[in-house]
Amino acid sequence: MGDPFYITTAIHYPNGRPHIGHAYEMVAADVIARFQRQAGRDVLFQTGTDEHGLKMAQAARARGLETRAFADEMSSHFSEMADRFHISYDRFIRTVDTDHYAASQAIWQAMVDSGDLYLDRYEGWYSVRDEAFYDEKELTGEGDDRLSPQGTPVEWTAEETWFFRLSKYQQPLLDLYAAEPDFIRPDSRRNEVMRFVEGGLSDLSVSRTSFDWGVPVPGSPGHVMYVWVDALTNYLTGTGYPDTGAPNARFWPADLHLIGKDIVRFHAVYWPAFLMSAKIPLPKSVFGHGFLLSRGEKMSKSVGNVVDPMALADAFGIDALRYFFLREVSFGQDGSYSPEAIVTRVNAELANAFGNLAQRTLSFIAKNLEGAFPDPGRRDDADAVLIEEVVVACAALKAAFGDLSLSQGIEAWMRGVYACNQYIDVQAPWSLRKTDPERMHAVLGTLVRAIRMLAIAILPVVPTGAATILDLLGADARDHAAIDDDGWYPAQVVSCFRLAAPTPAFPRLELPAEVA
Ligand code: ME8
Repeated sequence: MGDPFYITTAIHYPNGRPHIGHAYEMVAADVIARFQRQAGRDVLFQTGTDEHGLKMAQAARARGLETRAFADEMSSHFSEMADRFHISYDRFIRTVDTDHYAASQAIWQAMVDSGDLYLDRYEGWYSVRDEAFYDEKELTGEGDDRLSPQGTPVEWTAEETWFFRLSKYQQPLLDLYAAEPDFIRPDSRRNEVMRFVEGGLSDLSVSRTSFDWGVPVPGSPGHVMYVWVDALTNYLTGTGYPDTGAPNARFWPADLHLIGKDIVRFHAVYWPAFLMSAKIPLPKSVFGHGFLLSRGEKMSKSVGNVVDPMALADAFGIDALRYFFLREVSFGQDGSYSPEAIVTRVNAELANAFGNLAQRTLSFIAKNLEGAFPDPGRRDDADAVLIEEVVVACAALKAAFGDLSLSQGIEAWMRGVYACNQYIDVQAPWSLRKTDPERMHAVLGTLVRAIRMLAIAILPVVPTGAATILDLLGADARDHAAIDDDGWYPAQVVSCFRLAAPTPAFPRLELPAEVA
C-alpha cells in the first residue's frame, strides 16, 4: 500500500439545494483524489454536509419542518449530486453522525485541558448567512444596513458564551505561515491571511445558547458548539479521532483541505489554532480555490442565476462538465461559466480533438484490420517523435496535477492530442492502406499506443469516456505506471484485441434550445 493521502472538500451547508460551486469543488477534489490513487497513494477522500447552526435551523423553520428531518432531506441532494458527478469519495460525512459528536466533544475537551476555553459574555456582530462573527471595523454600511466583508447582513448578538483564546495563537500562527509556505495556497490567499493575523486576533466566541441545533458542549448544559468548531472537526472525525488506533488514524494529518476562497480564514486561522490547542498535528495544506461565476456574475437567488448542477448534467453529461470545470478555470482563480462556453470548450478539445482522434483511429482499425491489433509494420522516425511528444505531454500533466495546476496540466495534455492529430493528417493511414500497408500498420500501432497513454493520463478528469477508450483498447492495467510505459506494445493483448466498431467516447455537444 502506498503512502497515505488524505484529501477533503469543505462540508457543504445543505440549507438550500447544491449549486454549481459545490459541484465544482467536489469535482476538483475528485480529480486530485483519482490522480493520487493512480500515482499509487493510499487515498482517503472525504466530502459531506455541514448541518448544524442557526442558518439550518432557520431554513427548516421556513419550510415548516423539524430541523433534523429537513437536514436529512437536504443532505441527500448533496450525496446524490456527488454520486451523479462520479465523485469517488470514501466517506460522505454528515455532522449529525454519531461519531462526529464524539470527535467534536473530544477536541473541545482537549482545548479545555489546555486552558484555552473560558466562559464570558459575548456582545458583537454575527452574520447568520456566513455563520461568522465580525469586528465592528470589518463592517461596511450604517445602522440596520451594516454588512459583513462578504456583503451579508449582520445582527447584534449578546449572550453568555464560551470563548477560545485565539489571541494566544497569533504568534504561533505567524510562525507557522513563515515556516510552512505551502500551508496556505495559492499565495494570494496566504498574503490575505497573514495580513489578517498580523492585524491582531480577538478571542473567539465558540458556543451559543440562543438555540439548540448543534453539538452539546460537554459539561455545560444549554450551550451548543459554534457551528464552525464542529464543522472543522469533521476532518478529524473521518480519521477515527479520538481513537488513535482507528483504521483511518494513519491518514492524519490531512494532506489537503480543498475549500473556497471565502472560508480560508476559518481553515487557515481558527482550525490550526484549535489543533495547536488540542495538541493535534496540523494539516499539511489548505488550498482556497476561486469561485465559479455565472456569465461573470456572482450567483445569487435574487439575481435568479443560480445554476442547478443536475440540470447541467442532464444537458451536457458528466465528463463534459468535469472537463470544462478544470480546463476553463485556472485553479485558484475565479472562472466564468456559460452554456456557450461549455459547448465551445468541450467540442473543440474533448469531442473534436481527442474523441475524434480515438474514434477515427479505432473505427479505421475495426473496419480495415477487422479489429485486430496492427502488426509492428515499418517504423519511421516520425513514430518515435510522436511517442516522445505524447510522453512529454503526459509527464507535464503529471507534474502539473501534483502541484494542483489542474488547467495547465490539461493544457499540456492537449499538446499531446494535437500532436497526434497532426501525425494522423501527415501520415494519412487511409491512403497507405492501398499504397503501403506495412507502413499503415506502423502508423496505426503508434496511434494506439499514443491514444492509450493519453487516455490513461486524462482518466482522473473524464473517468467514463477515458475508460471507454481503454476498454476498447483492451488495456486492463489502468494504473499510473502505465503512463510512463511508453514502450507499450500489447503482445499480451494482441490475441484478445478485437475492436468492435467503437461508439464515440466523447460526443459533440449541442447548445440546448432554451439557451441557444
Ligand atoms: O462554507 N464557486 O459551506 P457552503 C465555487 N459549511 N465554490 C463555491 C461557490 C462558487 N460560486 N460558492 C461556494 C460552507 N463555494 C461551510 C464550510 S467546512 C468545515 C464548512 C464553495 O455550502 C465554498 O467556498 O457555503 C465552500 O468551500 C464550499 O463551496 C461550501 O460552501
